[in-house]
Amino acid sequence: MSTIRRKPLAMLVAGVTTAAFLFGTSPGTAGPAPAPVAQESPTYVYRVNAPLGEKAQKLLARGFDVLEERDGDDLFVLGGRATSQKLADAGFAPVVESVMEPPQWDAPALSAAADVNETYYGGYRTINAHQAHLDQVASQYPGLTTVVDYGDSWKKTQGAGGHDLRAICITKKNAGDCERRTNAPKPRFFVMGQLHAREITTGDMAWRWIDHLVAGYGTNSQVTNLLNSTEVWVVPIANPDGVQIVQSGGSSPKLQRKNANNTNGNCTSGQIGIDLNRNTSSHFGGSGTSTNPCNETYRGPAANSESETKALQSLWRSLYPDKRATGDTAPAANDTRGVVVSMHSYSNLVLFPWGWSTADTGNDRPLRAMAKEMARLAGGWTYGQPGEVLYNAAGATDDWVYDDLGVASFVWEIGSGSGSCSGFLPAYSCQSSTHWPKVLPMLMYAAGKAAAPYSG
Ligand code: 0X9
Ligand code: ZN
Repeated sequence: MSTIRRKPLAMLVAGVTTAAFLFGTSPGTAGPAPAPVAQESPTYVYRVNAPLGEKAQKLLARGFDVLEERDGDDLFVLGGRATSQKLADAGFAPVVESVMEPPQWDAPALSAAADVNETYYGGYRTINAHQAHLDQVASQYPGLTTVVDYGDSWKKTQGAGGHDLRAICITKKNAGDCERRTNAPKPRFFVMGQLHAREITTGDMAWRWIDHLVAGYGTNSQVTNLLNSTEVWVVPIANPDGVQIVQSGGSSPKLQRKNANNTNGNCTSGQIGIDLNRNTSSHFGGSGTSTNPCNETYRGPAANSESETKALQSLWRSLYPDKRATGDTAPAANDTRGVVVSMHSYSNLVLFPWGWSTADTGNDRPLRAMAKEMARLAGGWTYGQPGEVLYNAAGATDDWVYDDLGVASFVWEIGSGSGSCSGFLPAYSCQSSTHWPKVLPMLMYAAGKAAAPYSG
């Protein structure tokens, strides 16, 4: 497995900026303005020696904001001045890699009435624009699409604004298609974006994927064949409350990763919320998870505690039959259908279960082969289990999908760690110039594998 090489660091944060206290002002978005996100100023990227294994896991267990990037034996940690001392206290020897100065505040001009054209940070669609987009596509293409409300965000469950959790099913609709039942006529490919809110590339990829499919049906033969044979499910924004916090920064998006549930800690320093990629019941509480509510990898008070987690799980359980016996080694049946992709950013990686450990799943061979092909289609990304190329992390949704249902499950970490289109917040033009040309072939391939991921 190749190690991720990391080049000099003007990178990471091409465009990543933080301010002392950025207060949520998001005209035109549902509900009250989000709570302030405390971000220390300035913010540093620390280089820390943490080889794969014990030291890397210790770094995560202590709740440091570990960037998903590795340079040989080194990992990178985001934090304020005090983080240096905390790292030293934990036995690490941090070296400042780069400093991110606070930006000038520049509030976004958002329209009062949200529509599909409402954007922030140079073109990224707001959560309301994503919602309007689903409605627009559904009304323009009723024979190809069904929009499903699969639950409520945490804020909505509290009656504090918030959002519906929504998916769109896209296929050439025949009787019985796009229904929430496990014996669907067609195999299902499922892809989601922005489970981690600050990974803004991923929502944009979902938007483009939806448009590519509906516009291509009847004109593009690959798309036509795909939609004649397969249901494509897209959740563009899996963590809408988090996205509302991110977009409230306007031209300086906030780096909110987690959901907006602040009932476990209001976090005057650090970030509120639960990491939705640590909250599931698949090895909940294992490696790479934190018990500190203000840490980036806070797993939440209990397995599946979050409304976003529960809603996703009940959606997946309604779409896919359980094809895997319990335990960590049982393979899913060879005739299992379905592929699920959780899009994240960044580091140009294709990951597959297990993420909680580097033990092989019972379907390691086909999962690894598919990951290899996806990585090739992206132009030479690195692929492997998370613990082989990055770090172990338990309780993730990708592990849960495979663990609970046996469905082939992947994480794509979209975008490189250095260069002009790198990091969490690439310039919007990067989406068409750099990311979409890589992601589209992966999407088409992954969707095509939904019929029989484990056979052959
Ligand atoms: O740590 C994560 O949740 C993912 N990386 S990110 O930087 N986007 O946060 C990787 C998750 C990989 N999958 C599992 N560990 N199961
Ligand atoms: Zn992520």
